[in-house]
Amino acid sequence: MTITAPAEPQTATDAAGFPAWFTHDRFGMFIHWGLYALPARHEWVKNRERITDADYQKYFDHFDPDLFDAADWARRAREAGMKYVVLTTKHHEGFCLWDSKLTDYKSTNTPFGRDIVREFVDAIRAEGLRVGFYHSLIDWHHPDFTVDGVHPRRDDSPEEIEAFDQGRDMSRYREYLHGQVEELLTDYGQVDYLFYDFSYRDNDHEDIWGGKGRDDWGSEELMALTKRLQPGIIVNDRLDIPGDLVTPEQYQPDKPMEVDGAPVPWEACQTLNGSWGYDRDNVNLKPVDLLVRMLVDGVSNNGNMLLNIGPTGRGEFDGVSRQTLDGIGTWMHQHARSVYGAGPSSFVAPRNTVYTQNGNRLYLHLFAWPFEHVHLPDLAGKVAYAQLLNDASELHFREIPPGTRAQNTGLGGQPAGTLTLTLPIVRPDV
Ligand code: JFZ
Repeated sequence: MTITAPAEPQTATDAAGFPAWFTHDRFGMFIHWGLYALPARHEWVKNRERITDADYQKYFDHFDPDLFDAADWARRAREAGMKYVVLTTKHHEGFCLWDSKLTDYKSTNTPFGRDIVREFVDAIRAEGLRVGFYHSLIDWHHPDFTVDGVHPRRDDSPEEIEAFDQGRDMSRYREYLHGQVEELLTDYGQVDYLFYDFSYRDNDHEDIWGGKGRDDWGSEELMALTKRLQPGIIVNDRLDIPGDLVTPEQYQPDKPMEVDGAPVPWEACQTLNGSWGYDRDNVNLKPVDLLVRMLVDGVSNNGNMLLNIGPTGRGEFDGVSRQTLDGIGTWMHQHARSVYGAGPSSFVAPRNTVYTQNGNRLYLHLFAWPFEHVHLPDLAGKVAYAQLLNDASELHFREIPPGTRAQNTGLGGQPAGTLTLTLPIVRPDV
């Protein structure tokens, strides 16, 4: 609908110097890929099954994703309507997808022998998308990383843990972490977004949970390094110090998020099936309409969605991921206007619907198709024109002007101020 009420200011975030592309673009792809694609049973497999380095080595030795084609990943992301792509440069297992000088535990030393990050950034940029790096703070492979509450060895006896930690030194790990970030932010051109993951100190349960946080990572320095090497970059909030945005995990906030009373950009990261890494036997798939609903619902609350794909051990998106992306892309083809550049509306949407708004365009998203009429409170007198978004076909509407007695209007006893849209009986095939 084109509304005649004054255009709302765009989301208030840009004033704070936050890069506008992020809240404009709204929709990104997360890619979790590493050695864990081979066991194909969740990216935490090494931890969950307490696999030793020696036993995990077979996945390094057999890492040879012959179908990997970064251009295909990038094209699929763009066709799904995603505007930025965030790749795991290293996940908790410690395996590096680039040719780091600081470790041998990297893709270039596997049978595959290629610098995946290099191919990734080239392909993403070639599609006109923004480049994001996920980088794990946790490292279950590094020889200086000590046991804690999320370490695979956490359930060992105190003696075993002490023996394991013997000679390990987190200050050396910290140097490694900063050194690797320096490589990633120096050698791969412009990086738009850095997703560090994650801190888990719980001061209330320190003795049980253990954990690592800002002192272990050197978070203040790491943040300063990140911003110095990539001045325009956006950094998330998992360093145990404030970041540029907040990143709720597999959860959709039901209102705009705030920090200290001020609106803050947020991004919900979401999986297709509950696992981030390729998880062959997990078929608990979110259907396309639910994912679209999550995206739109997020935009209506001033949020982004980062939707995850876990490529297979051969390096491609599996069939269900491809189909899901295709389905989202079909929807985005006709409806992206209600997503890009859009944000919350101050109008209150009726049950089973949300509004997104961009300037004087108000988008009504119907999650259940009503029978012919939808009653919109407080819009009477404020709408200049209404149409379906998928085909621009005109929609008729009737209004009960504010201050009018509702029972005289024949609009089912709606309160004054209601605007009633007449819809096709059957939902358009979108
Ligand atoms: C982390 C990772 O452990 C996981 O494998 C995946 O990469 C995901 C995107 O991030 O998982 C988290 C991190 C933080 C929280 C929950 C899961 N948290 O703060 O609730």
